[in-house]
Amino acid sequence: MKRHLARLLLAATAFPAIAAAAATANDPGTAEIDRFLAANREFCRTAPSGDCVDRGLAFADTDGDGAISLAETRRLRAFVGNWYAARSESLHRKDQATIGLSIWVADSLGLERVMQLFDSDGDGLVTRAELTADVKLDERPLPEVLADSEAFDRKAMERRLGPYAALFKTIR
Ligand SMILES: [Ca+2]
Ligand SMILES: [Ca+2]
Repeated sequence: MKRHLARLLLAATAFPAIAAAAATANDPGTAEIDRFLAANREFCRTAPSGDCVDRGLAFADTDGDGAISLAETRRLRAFVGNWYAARSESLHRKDQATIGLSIWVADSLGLERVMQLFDSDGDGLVTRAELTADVKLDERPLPEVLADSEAFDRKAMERRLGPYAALFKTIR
């Protein structure tokens, strides 16, 4: 287990280079994510957590059926990868590390596996309820809810991620 983690850590040190490979600000997704953040960053700092989650889901749910499919996850991964490659240098160091590591973990697991971690009824779609199974959303803004151990079951999330969860603890 320890050796496995050491190998993961070693591989993860390469993640910014992987994510930054061959992408420019003109690639699909960069402008879309810039617009999404501009419209929602302040909103999510103050609005009830569920409303913020709804906006994020609406961004990913291109066919509007209320759930996230594998195709929609692939599109989001491509968008985030291109955006990250174009914008990572202007991000705060911690955001840069968290997003870069998230991309790397998603690619290491494979997007099908990432979907399965959340798709508890196994229908191939991730609903709002499945995505937020470890979080009790309430009237507080999302950052506050996620920082509250009574509302966010961090251990449950770590169980989903398995050994990969330890990598996120290395970010400070
Ligand atoms: Ca959908
Ligand atoms: Ca499902």
